[in-house]
This record gives sequence, C-alpha cells and structure tokens, in this order.
Amino acid sequence: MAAEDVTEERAAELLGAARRVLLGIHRNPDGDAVGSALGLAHVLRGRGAEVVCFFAEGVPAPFRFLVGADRTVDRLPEGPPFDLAVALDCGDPSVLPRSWPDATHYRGLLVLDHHPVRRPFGDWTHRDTAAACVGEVVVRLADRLGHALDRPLAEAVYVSLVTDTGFFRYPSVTPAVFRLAARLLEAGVAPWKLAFLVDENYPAARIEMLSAVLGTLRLTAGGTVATLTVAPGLLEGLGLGNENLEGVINFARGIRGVEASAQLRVNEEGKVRCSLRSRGRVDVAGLARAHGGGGHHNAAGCTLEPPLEAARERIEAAAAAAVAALPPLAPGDDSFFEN
Ligand SMILES: [Mn+2]
Repeated sequence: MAAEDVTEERAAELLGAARRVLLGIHRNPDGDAVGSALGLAHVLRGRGAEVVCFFAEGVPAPFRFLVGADRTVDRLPEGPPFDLAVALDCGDPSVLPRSWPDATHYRGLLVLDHHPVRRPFGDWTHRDTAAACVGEVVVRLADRLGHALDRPLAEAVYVSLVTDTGFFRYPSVTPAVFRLAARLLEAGVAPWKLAFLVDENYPAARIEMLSAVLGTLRLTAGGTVATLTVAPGLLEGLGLGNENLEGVINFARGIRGVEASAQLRVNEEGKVRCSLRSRGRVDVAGLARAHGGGGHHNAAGCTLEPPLEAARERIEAAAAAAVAALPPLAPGDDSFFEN
C-alpha cells in the first residue's frame, strides 16, 4: 500500500481507535524523536491504550528524566500484531533502526513527521513541514484527542522544541513556537531545569572529547567550509554515548566566514556518518541528498563510504562547489537567515 497523506484529524482518528500501539523513532535519536514519542506514548496511555516504545538505542542520557523513558524496549514483547505502529520524526524508511519490526507486527504504519522528503513510506503520513518539531504535531493531536496538556506531556514536547530549534535560535522559530512554549510553561515546564538537564549536564569526559574533536578543525574553500572529524573509538574510549556529540558541529558553523560545516565519524556499521550545517546560504539538505541522505536546509546528514579521510575530502569538495555556486551576496542582504 502506497503512503497516503492524511490530515491531522485523520491521524488523530487512527491514534484514537488503536488499543495496542507500537511507537518507533529514527536511529541516533535526538530530542525531538524521543520527546515526541514519549509525549505521544503518555497521551495514548492516558486513554488506556497499551503502548510499546521501540527505541533500538534506548533513551540518550539527557532525556532520561522524561516520563516513560524507563519503559522503552529494544526488542518486541510476544503478542499479536499491534493495531497501529507510529514512526515519529522519520522522513525516510532508511532512518528507522535496522531492528525495527516488519509489517507483519502491525496492521498499519502511521508516519508523523515534519521533514521535507522525497521518499514517503508507511500506510499513512501526516507531515507538517511548517512545524518546528514533531512534538508540536503531538500537542495538536493530544488536543484533538481531548488530552489536557499536563506536565509530563509538556516536558516531553519542550525537549522536542528546544532541541529542534537550537533553544529558540533557528528560522523555524515563529510566533506559533513561542505560543506553544507559553502553553508548555503554563503546564508546568521549568525552562532552566530542562535546559540544565538537556544541555548542561554532560559528563566531564565530554570536555576531553570536545578538545580532541575541535583539534581536527579544518577550514577549506577560502575559509567557507569547516570540517571536524571524530576519531574512531574516541567516544567509546572515553565511555561516552553519541549524544555527547550534540551541538559540537555548531562550533564549526559558528566561525566567521563559514557557509557550511560538516562533522564526520565512523558509525557502528563502519560507514562514515556525516552531519552537515549551514548558516543559511548553502542548502545542506541538497548536499546531503546528493550523497543519499536528507534533512533540513540548515541541518542535514548523510552516510558515506569509508575511509574517514576520503569521505571528508569528498564532502569538502561538494561543499566548496555549493559555496562556489552561490550568487554574489548584495551588501546588507541577510535574507538567507530566513532559511
Ligand atoms: Mn525533528
């Protein structure tokens, strides 16, 4: 069955009718994936549904304070097929974990997402590319399902919101985002507590890792392209999970004159995982797509063949070409910040 685009109303209907629901998120889960899924799990459990959160990699440490974080599984319990499976924050089937259960384990798959994509999947897709995070979509579905915005849901969605907007920095931040944030605070979210738990609560070894990764900085293309690499085994050697890399690439993007930045590491499968960031002029989603990946205009990713150094050079060349293709910037034109 081909993916059918469905309205928010229809998505709420599907969720409201399901008694046993399986929730899944993408690999290398981020705050939006975890927050939106745990938020939705809380809403559905509140309605008496049985909900299984299938998180192949568990919950990254910064998000373990969220309600339901201690109830995720990395293998399916025995039982009949689920009424409904839901994949959150996934623009492409390839971002689901390899161990994600196949379609024999559920009667239908609903995708809730906000990425601009070219490869829809599942039976139904509700995609809102205007949403700053999937957590925002979950709140609207909760409203439709009559679930009062309580603190567990608000905290989960706040994690979605702050992680996908870089703490209210990115162009996805609209008046609607602050209205949502206001509702979340009214529901009991304490911003400093959550900022601290999510972003200022790292193990000391992260500083050692930062020092090593920042030491790999290379500026090319006349200082417009910045790359960082994570040496194989560095994180493991320091006893750190991948979540500790969160935000590190922004150091490279934050260098004056840099248009595009990349951070590369060898993943669990021996491939080179490449994260890409732009400050607005270069469309890194396009760069990622050209290498089999995807994402947003300013934040995207792709997977490349090893070795690490060759992958780095390939991305440097592609990014340099993208920079070279940019039209000249008129003095004072800062409209690219709106991307
Ligand atoms: Mn997201």
